[in-house]
Amino acid sequence: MQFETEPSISDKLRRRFLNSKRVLVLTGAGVSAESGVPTFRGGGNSAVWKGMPFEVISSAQVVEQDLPAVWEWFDYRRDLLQVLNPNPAHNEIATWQDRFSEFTLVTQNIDGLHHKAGSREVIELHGSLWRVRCVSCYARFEILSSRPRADACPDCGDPVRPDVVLFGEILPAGAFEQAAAAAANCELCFVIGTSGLVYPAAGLPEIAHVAGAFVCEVNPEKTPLSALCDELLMGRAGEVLPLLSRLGSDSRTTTGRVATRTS
Ligand code: BV8
Repeated sequence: MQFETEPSISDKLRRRFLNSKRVLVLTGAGVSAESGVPTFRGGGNSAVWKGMPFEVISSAQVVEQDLPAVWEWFDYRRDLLQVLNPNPAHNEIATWQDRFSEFTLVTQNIDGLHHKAGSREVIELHGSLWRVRCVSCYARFEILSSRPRADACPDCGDPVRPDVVLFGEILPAGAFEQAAAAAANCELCFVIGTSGLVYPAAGLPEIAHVAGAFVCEVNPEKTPLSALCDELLMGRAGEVLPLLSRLGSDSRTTTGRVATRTS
């Protein structure tokens, strides 16, 4: 029997995890990677759509220039998501909302998997793939997977677009401000599965750091945010987060190293 040691969890993080009341989690595409959702910068065909890099097809200009192409891109992603489910990372984060007295979950993702895993309040900085909004009257409508997507606004008849924030577009009113206030007030901040390249979302961990929070990054790779983090748990979120949730209830964590059995 061979043991593969998971990232070591420091006593400092262990104490913070067990004693903190105000906790903020920021997630990116990496938290959905183990559900089968392609990440943005994971390379392969997930990063390029019909020869256009995602920053182009997911940009404000293309909505004006070619709304049908934008719908084709987002319909494709929604069809992909229909059959995908939350992974252990989403499920663990959903349990943290009842573990910490002041818990804030902020996501850059538009896949809705945090909601599907049972997270009740999610600040979706970049909107949702499961909602459309009218280009004229801004009315918003949920997309029911059981019915074909509407093309025209039921209220005014003008075209609808995905209710997501594209590159060059402003975030939903109040969303970033709410997230930034929670980041400035938290004691413990987790940055999970993001390359830390897109702003203003990527600015949240620094707000927490400046406010004196303990910042922990969960990612198989280092990112531009790693330097400001107090701890890096280098691993896949679906494997690391269950180790955190077990803290306090698992005698092995007294050594700070948790080993898992590999067959
Ligand atoms: C804004 C929704 C103000 C759509 C997304 C010109 C004009 C205006 C703004 C700008 C401009 N030039 C630059 C900007 C700012 C721009 C920006 O930051 N650009 C970057 C590229 C430099 N930001 C904006 O435009 C924002 N708006 O600033 O408004 C404004 C507006 C107008 C005029 C003036 C000012 C809006 C940004 C939102 C864009 N929308 N998504 C869609 O989904 O199509 S962004 C998209 O990429 C995601 O939502 C996410 O936010 C972002 C980053 O992706 P990540 O989630 O980090 O994913 P990525 O693939 O990059 O990384 C995955 C990570 O996971 C990796 O680190 C990997 O190692 C890790 N990982 C992999 N597997 C696992 C894992 N981790 C854990 N476990 C695993 N198993």
